[in-house]
Amino acid sequence: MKKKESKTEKVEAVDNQKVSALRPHTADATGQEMTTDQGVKINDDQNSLRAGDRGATLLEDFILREKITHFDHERIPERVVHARGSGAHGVFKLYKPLSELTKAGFLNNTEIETPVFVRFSTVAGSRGSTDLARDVRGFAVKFYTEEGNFDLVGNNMPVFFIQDAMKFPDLVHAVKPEPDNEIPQAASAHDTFWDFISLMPESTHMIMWLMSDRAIPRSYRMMEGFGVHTFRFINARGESNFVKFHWKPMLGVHSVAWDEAQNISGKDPDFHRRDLWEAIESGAFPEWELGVQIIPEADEFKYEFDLLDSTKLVPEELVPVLPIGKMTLNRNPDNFFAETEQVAFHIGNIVPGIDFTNDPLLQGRLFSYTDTQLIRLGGPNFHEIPINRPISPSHNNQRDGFMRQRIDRGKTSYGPNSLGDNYPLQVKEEAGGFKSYQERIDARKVRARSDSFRDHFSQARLFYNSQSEPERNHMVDAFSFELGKVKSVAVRQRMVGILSLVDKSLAGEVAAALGLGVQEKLETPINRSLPADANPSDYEPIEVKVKLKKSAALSMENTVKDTITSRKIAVLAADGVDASSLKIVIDAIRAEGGIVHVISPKLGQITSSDHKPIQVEESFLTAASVLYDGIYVPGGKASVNKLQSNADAVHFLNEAFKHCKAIAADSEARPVLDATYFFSNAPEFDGGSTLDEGIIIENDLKSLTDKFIKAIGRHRFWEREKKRKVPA
Ligand code: HDD
Repeated sequence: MKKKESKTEKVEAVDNQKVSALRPHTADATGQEMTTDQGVKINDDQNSLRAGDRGATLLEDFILREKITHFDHERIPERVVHARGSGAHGVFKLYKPLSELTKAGFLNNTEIETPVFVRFSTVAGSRGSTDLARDVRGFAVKFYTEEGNFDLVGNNMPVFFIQDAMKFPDLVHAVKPEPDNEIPQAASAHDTFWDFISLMPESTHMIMWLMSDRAIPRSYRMMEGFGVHTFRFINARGESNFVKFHWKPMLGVHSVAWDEAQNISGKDPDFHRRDLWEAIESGAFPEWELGVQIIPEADEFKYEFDLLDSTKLVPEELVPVLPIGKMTLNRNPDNFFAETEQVAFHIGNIVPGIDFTNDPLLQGRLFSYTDTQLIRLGGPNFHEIPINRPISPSHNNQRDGFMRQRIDRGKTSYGPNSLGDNYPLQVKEEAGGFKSYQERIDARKVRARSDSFRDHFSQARLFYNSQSEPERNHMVDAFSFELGKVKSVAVRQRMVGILSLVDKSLAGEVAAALGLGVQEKLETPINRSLPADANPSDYEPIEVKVKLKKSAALSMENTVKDTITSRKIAVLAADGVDASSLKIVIDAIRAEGGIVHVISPKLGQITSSDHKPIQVEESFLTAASVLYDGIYVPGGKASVNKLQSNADAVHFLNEAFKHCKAIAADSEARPVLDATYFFSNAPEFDGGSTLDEGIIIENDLKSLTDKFIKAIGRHRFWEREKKRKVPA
């Protein structure tokens, strides 16, 4: 049966189908007159109406009343988790049709660009909290497909803290600021979080990720994303395959140092938000490949872990990730509230060709997302908010409710009906009607955890073993920091006990930092998380012997390291800077897509050695080394003289060194480096070679730029940390 055409549903594709669908809902006051919400032109928006110029304000002032009332109601509840976030529009393009795997239209047509809206977030902090908290990052993608919205609501870590949605409120209560004094903001380093974690061995694998540098990304654009759960792909023959979703950033996966993260939180708490915004504004569009791991139904029980357990990943060595398409974020929202704040993701938004599994965490989420939008967005019509509308037509017999926008014509809002020819019609499966996968179920109704969910440590160990030495050191430091902020010694000790089940040396190092010993035998912590009449031995964690000892994909060491696109480079300069020493390096960095800021003791302009004005982007007061990926000091005697005696410039370099960044200097600028702690205390420096490949001092500027660009692409020289500590 042909569906009824409606004129309003056909939209001209301009930027992309979703963006142009948003256009009728956008407004621009440029060149317009001011009116009330009722459209009455306003003559005076400066003064309220009052009885005499010193008299009381009159209740009849409808302009004042309207303005204040609207203001009083401007806020909506923030998301109960993932409150802090940033969004962007973009498109997804498929590489090749996946008809053997899924009948989803957008995964079968390489001609179309599916519009997407993405929101990245932290989890624990409130709306105004810092971007650089040690935290999981949300990675939620709404695909506006021609068959309806598909939401992939994932994180930048492939596993989760808990196995069953039943424990989600407990987890969130534990990690949020403590309820008596609301301390600390956006941080897991406090008693209630670690108390809970130390009693929930199932969280051990996720905790390894959280204590790794993945929890302090350099940029949203440099994070992986994961669907976490196992989903199903369903093809046109009705066959199902299990699928795990992965987002792989084209810029690689990179993080900052913890000391740096804490500094950025003060210098620029909007660091990630600004980075995403500026990258898109400048045309450096962030890109990810979407990858899938496919597991045939027949292999459901082939692995040492259960595919339904969200605390487990499927190692890429066992099932490779197949790249299926690319997502490009190419447009910033017009209005933060209307789009980023009001976008409502739901893991239950799927399209034909994709289906759920029985993962108990996934199943619980299916309830939570609509429920939370009802309170957050104020009623059942949140799907009508422009950012949430599908680009495909939507018709049904749902009606009314707060803030209904659509005017449904006709007498019938029920089915079956004869008065309206039984419209809207149900759709046959072949014509795109959604039919759930007919999984066979024959079971007792029980509150229980499968035995296949009882191995909590082998993948935690796999993760730890897969890290490079600097990454492992960072994890030891992270555990020592977080547990060091815990006041309860019993909680600290219990956590060290859990770590000893993962890796003895990790536990030993953390225990040493906390001034504790490692117990030989763990006093079983889990009896508190048992059902009331359970037999404890039924819940004892089990040790599974796993063949795979390391997985390269789990270490950021093995990521993309050959691009400096959109990396930020600070050039420290003052009056008298050598013009060619400045220009050659800046031009080369820009040619590779890097962003250069000239930083000087003062804002405005400086004068180069050839008496030309050079625009300064930041001063030492407004900038900080933690906001940059690399530092260059050009030559020019007068500039070098000023910088070597400028404490801020020297601190800038010391701190960049401490955070293992690439630093380059024209040989003429060597006195500035001589003034630094790391360089003046570097006996092995032989006058021409380097401390490590990340420190480049040369007078051959061509050779210098080549090496510098390579070094920035490498991101960090972590090996430096062990050799030399810098008081910056
Ligand atoms: Fe969730 C938001 C990701 C488990 C309940 N979740 C939310 C967001 C992301 C995730 C990215 C923010 C979406 C946005 O930007 O608006 N959540 C996950 C992942 C999970 C997970 C990857 C585990 C694999 N979540 C989870 C469970 C529950 C929830 C088990 C409840 C049973 N999540 C919510 C929520 C939120 C939410 C309360 C808060 C705001 C919202 O939904 O829209 O419903």
